[in-house]
Amino acid sequence: MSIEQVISEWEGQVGCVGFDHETGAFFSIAIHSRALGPAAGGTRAMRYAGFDEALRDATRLAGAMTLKMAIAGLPMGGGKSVIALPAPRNELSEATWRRILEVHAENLATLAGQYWTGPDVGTSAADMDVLHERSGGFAFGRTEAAGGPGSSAPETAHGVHVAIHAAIREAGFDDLEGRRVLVQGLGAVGYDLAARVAADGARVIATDLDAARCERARRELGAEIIEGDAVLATPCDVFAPCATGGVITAGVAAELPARVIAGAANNVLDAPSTADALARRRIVFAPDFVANGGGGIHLVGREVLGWSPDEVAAHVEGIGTTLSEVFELARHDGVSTERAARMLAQQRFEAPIAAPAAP
Ligand code: NAD
Ligand code: PPY
Repeated sequence: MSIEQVISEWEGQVGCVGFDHETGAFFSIAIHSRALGPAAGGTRAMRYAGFDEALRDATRLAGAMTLKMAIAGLPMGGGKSVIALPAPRNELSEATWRRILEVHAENLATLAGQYWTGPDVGTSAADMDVLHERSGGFAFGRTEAAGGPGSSAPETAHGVHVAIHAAIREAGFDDLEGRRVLVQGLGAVGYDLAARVAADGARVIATDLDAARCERARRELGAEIIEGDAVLATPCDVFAPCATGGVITAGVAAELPARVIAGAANNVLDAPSTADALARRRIVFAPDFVANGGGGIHLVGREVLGWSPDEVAAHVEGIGTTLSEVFELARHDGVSTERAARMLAQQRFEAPIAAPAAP
């Protein structure tokens, strides 16, 4: 897809597109909506096949953030930054990475609070310390040492865990004892989630590109490790995608041997209509912008709304209630859970709750 196509199909605003000649990094900041507050969403830094793919990822991820903020009742809009790296992150020198962060911080400063960033794939709380300091404050999720609330991953995993329990009840089983939960991606969120379901008595099946992460899950959680190319053919009760998006295509939806899909990855479906194929097979799908909202609740809750960690945890538990409403609406209206969740998110725009002052 060309950059022209990405932009012409995009209903939001491109906050910034830039290229840094010194490092070879490409920057894009997509602002999807500011109807409910300043746009918010993390900075993803990884390799892309082309700048068009990076920009497309930014626009699609920003759209998901708008839905995520709306359905969680948070006073923020949707945005996302994508940095296409010149080499894999672990091959960049510290000086190159520092320069990339500094350029990105300048981009954030230029947007002057129309968009607030946070961590995502390829960026950490320590990176947020740099972005916050160099941009004039437009980054959520700094380390606790720097005065921030720390990583969003534990609350994201908490929320996905709550989502899995809501979804299995919808699928007709009460608990995870002896159930097979397949976790794709054992990173900050996926590993934490795997530990939570293992504690519930689930049989964890897992995969990651990183062999050391797999080995740790095998050793500490008793996980059965499978090859990456076996994921979509391995029978399981719950499939928890916690790596990258676009995993569920219409073809996958027609064959996937799972009863529930609930994970952390953003934009799990290649298109919203793919949820119809899942619904036809009675696979319970927890829409990702609901299930993975815990990280946003943590960041915005702590840094904009002044919530305590306990208040954040209580709001993350609310993801279960929201999903129950989504499932009920889907059943009542005969639509997919993705469609039902979008309808619920849309209600926020029709009757916006008075939002507190922007951060
Ligand atoms: P992470 O970078 O810590 O972990 C991702 C893991 O997935 C890595 O271990 C990586 O090796 C693995 N991986 C990548 N491609 C893979 C593949 N094809 N097969 C198997 N493993 C693969 O990221 P994270 O913070 O754990 O986030 C995971 C997902 O959840 C991302 O899609 C992210 O956008 C989403 N998410 C994260 C948060 C958060 O708070 N961290 C919030 C909302 C959504
Ligand atoms: C996500 O939830 O996908 C994020 O990008 C995390 C986030 C949430 C809110 C503000 C900044 C980052």
